[in-house]
Amino acid sequence: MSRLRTPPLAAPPRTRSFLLRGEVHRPTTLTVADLRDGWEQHRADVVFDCATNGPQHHSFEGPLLREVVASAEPAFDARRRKDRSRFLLAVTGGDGHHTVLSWAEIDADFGDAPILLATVMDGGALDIAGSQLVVPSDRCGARYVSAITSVWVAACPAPDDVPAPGRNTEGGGRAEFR
Ligand SMILES: Nc1nc2c(c(=O)[nH]1)N[C@H]1C(S)=C(S)[C@@H](COP(=O)(O)O)O[C@H]1N2
Ligand SMILES: [Mo]
Repeated sequence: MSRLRTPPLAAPPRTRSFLLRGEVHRPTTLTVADLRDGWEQHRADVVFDCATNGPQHHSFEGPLLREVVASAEPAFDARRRKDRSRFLLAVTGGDGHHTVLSWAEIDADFGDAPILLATVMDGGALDIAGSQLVVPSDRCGARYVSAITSVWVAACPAPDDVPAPGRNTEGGGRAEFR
């Protein structure tokens, strides 16, 4: 009996999704298709510098990070600017590279930065590669996190609530935080 077999049909390529989680009332998992179908798409033609590769030119399309994160209902009082201004976001890529943003950077009442979760890069859909963070106002490329696996949102604790280990606090050892 021949051992030759018809080669199996190639498995369909897997699409990448990411978790939107943290101090949110509606944590969720989102694919690039979800990002494309669920929100208005914005376009950004950007140039960023990389210390190793020099300037990179790309065009991206995708929803505003602010609108996608808002849909998960961060655990702040949306009517109170001071409450919103305490929140941070951490965006992680498939290789573990992660970067931090503040909610105020993207909040329309503060920095109003048009930061995107890309669904398309240079005309090619990112369904298989995964979404990429687009930070048009950055001069450096390090926050253009690719193959996003997680967007985490939470309040930054007040420095006075964080213990300073190994410090002699006599005489106001927390002064460094002020
Ligand atoms: N997941 C992930 N995204 C990443 C990086 C990385 O190491 N991992 N490097 C960043 C840096 S430093 C740059 S300059 C840009 C562009 O990198 P590329 O030119 O290799 O695409 O991707 C950014 N996004
Ligand atoms: Mo870079």
